[in-house]
Amino acid sequence: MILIGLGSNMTGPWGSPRDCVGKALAALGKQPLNLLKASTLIGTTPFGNQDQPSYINAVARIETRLPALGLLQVLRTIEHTAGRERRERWGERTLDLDILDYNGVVLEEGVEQSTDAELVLPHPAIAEREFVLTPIAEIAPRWKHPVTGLTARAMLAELDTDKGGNVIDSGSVS
Ligand code: PH2
Ligand code: MG
Ligand code: MG
Repeated sequence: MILIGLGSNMTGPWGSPRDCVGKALAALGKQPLNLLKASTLIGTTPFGNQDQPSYINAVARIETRLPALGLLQVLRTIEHTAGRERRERWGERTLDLDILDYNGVVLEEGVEQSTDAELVLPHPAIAEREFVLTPIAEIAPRWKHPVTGLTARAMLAELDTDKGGNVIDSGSVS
């Protein structure tokens, strides 16, 4: 299963964070990607640096024939189109697209990128982030973390909520 995390907390060329995540979901449905399922859009408190606006988050399940690094490049291009500029780590952004799980592949060392980042799989912070676990539990209740074997619901039960990233608006009223 391929799961992508979406997040936005800045208005940009694609509009408000909510509009931006909506357009990003549409982009995840275009060749060479195929969107299988999208979660509800939720409002969340910032995780990490608390001195930034709250986020809109969602998770999508997609399929693609691209390998993980090819998928990462496509996601970077979508982020760039949505006005993403790479500044501080964990800071404000118009759009963040993260590969949470790529078919259970485990890449702990990370693969060096020509750009700034490296790819670590599964995404190393899934277990700490309510804004990722809640949407996964919604769209993929049987998904299991590739390393720990835990479902998102089991990980939510263990979650330490002090670091932020908590759900403040479950999206039922939008
Ligand atoms: N992304 C971050 C840092 N903090 N907090 C929330 N609530 N949602 C995010 O998507 C998020 C964050 C860096 O990727
Ligand atoms: Mg991120
Ligand atoms: Mg990212």
